[in-house]
Amino acid sequence: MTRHIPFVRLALATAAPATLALAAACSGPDPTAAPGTPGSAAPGAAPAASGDLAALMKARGLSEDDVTAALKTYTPTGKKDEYFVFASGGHGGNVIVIGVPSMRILKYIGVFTPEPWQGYGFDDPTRALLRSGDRAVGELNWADMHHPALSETGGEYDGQYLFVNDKANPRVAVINLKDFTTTQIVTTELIQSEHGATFVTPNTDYIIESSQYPTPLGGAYADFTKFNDSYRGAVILWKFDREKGKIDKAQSFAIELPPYMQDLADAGKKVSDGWLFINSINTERCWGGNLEGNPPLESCASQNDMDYLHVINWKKAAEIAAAGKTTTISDMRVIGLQTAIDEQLLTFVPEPKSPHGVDVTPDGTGVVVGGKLDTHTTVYDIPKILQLIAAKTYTGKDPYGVPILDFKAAIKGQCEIGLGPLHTVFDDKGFAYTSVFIESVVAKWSLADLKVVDKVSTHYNIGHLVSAEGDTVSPDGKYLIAMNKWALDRFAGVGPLLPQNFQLVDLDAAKPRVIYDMPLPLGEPHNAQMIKADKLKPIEVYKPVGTNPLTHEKDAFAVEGGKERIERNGTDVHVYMTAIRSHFTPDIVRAKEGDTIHLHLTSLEQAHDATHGLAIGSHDINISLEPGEHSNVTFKVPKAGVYPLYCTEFCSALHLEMAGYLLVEPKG
Ligand code: RUQ
Ligand code: CUA
Repeated sequence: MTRHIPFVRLALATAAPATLALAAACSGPDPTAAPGTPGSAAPGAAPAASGDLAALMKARGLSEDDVTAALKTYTPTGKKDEYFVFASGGHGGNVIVIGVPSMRILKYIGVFTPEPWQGYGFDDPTRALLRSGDRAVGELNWADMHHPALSETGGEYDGQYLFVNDKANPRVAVINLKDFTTTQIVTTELIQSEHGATFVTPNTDYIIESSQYPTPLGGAYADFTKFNDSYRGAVILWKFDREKGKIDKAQSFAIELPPYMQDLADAGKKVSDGWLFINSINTERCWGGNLEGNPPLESCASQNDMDYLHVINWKKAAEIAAAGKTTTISDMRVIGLQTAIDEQLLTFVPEPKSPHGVDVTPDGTGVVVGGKLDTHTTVYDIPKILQLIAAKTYTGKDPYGVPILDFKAAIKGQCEIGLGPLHTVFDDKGFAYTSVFIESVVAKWSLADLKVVDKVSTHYNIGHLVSAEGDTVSPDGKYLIAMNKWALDRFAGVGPLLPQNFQLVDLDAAKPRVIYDMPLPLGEPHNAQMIKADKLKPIEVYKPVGTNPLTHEKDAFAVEGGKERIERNGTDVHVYMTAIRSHFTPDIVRAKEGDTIHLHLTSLEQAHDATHGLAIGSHDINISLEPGEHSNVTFKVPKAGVYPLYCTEFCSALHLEMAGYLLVEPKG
């Protein structure tokens, strides 16, 4: 039975002439056949009958909704996506760039871990960059990335920079969106873990990073008997120098916090610009010890009905830090807890119950906190909170003397969401969308009357969600991605562990629904950011030739065409090499066993996408050279032998011939 579907007929009406033209071209012109009659099609070519699509739908078991979803996401060759998504690679430590609505992966950006495809972590500058993220204990080769944040100007994504965090080894990295390249990693021994990172203030003056698991500040040791006195949390405000595109550690500062588990963070905007909000869990101050006679951490930390939303005046804190009212712990200026209390930098508002997610509304008047062990989202009224703080209308203090506001007086209200609300994003029509972990749904609710209007099933165990331009002062609506931690029954089995599942939700439809399932076979991606594609202005080639991507300046060792050479200085061999289709110059490098090679390699290419790579066998040398890029790599040649070197990208018809040798002569 054929169902008649208007859009199917429409699609066929436009597709039919092309099908016929193709069929005619393949079979040779047939002057006797009238176009559109069955006789004009070659044997085996699809006849242009309006039943075809219906037959295809029937054969594949597709519903009208399925075909609508396909038409909303299918992106024909040559057409570009409307949005870019930057998703965290979780404990893969990289960033995944995805196009929306096609959900095609466009790039992996190496950040905290080597990314061999781009030579990231294999040449001197990127090796040094990775090592700059090492901490006092030693070398780090992975990260647990959670929350990417796009740079903002006036509360809008400006498409210039992306920041990402590492929860496990508290670090923040800067990615330059000119070329989607990591340029900086910063860390401090002040804290030993984090979670409330990265979030930016509305003009990207600061990048927020707050600790998660309390420890003695600065990396000291203290036993749990001293927990209440010696353990602390902290929030770091990393100063971003937009001109230089770098975090300025010397201008950054932190605020000491009580030893609760500070969780997520968000910066105020518009009326709440200058303030920042951090939710917390474990205000019970438990530390576990299930084999030491203590209750398990998770039950001990879930006793209180209320934890504390931290309300922080970062603008005033920056003034206090500038006035020198700080102590330096390890290498970070820290505003002490008592100073923060005395200067009214820190105020608490109760929040139910072991909450998760803290998201400021686009207009800046509200902040939404998910209940996690509660069934509500709570919408705080920021102007009211600021009035209560100004009037010092407190109801009490926490054990450290931090003033507490009255819960009821500080909220706009609560929305009954469902089991396990976590994170909230927004659209352009006054709706909020909350991920509901236990129920595996996205709840759509109205910010005006705090009522749920719809629920979209997701598959399964949704964590974060992201909406188009959703963290800005003017979200776009249109698309939302549910980031699901489980993918049971969605994809073919690949062993005991399935991929994560990104589900694209169409917000334009009368009823929001899933229109694409994208498996993401990497570490748990946590959060993402979605930006209008036309806000990004990536470069096409490095200019001038010989540019170092980490500085975006001509490298001191850049090699000009015609000036290639090899210079020996004792056992140091400097090789000034260029690459262009289809040769390296020089293509033979002679060295002696035990020498140190300093390879300076410039791509002379100036055509978009004309890339080369350099592999030198057995020496762990893997360089990717984008057009105009310069790279330096230093390595030892400890063993005599003949080592082929070659280009790793199929760059031209003579790519296989783009090769040479490293000859290492025996000693003596
Ligand atoms: S957290 S599933 Cu690391 Cu962002 Cu909420
Ligand atoms: Cu250059 Cu292949």
